[in-house]
Amino acid sequence: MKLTSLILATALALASFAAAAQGTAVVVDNAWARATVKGQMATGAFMTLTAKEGVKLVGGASPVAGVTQVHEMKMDDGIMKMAEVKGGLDLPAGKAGALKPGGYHIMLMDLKQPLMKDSSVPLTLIFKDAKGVESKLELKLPVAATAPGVMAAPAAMDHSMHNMPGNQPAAKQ
Ligand SMILES: [Cu+2]
Repeated sequence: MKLTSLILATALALASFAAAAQGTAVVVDNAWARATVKGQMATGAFMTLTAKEGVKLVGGASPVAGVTQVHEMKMDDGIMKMAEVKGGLDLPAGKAGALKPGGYHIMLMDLKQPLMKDSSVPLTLIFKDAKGVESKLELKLPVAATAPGVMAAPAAMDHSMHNMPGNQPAAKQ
């Protein structure tokens, strides 16, 4: 019995190591963060995520932001609202999931510095697999005014609402 449990423990340890080593099991395409103007406290980061195995995007971190959250923007009673995606954003295996203006996005809040166009910003994405094992993916996002390669992106879905006083979610640290 003792031997069996030892083997099992080893197998589990190997499994979690494999998961941790799979930090790049999610392919990121077309990532970018929206440039900000002086005084702007929040902005969005966008990308297409394709997971090799089903995972959830549960959060993020960036040295330029006090708070980094996975957000969803949607119409609620005729008003465009955004909120944190509770429990994480599902990324089914092999299916490209788009984080884009007007929909899901990574929200960088409590910005410590302006995001200058043509600079880059570090962003860590945090994923959780079906077993609850976390993995991280370190990215460096180009900062742009509009989605790279897209002409005349719709201007309506920006994050200006985050600049309104009283609309800053409390920092969760
Ligand atoms: Cu947002």
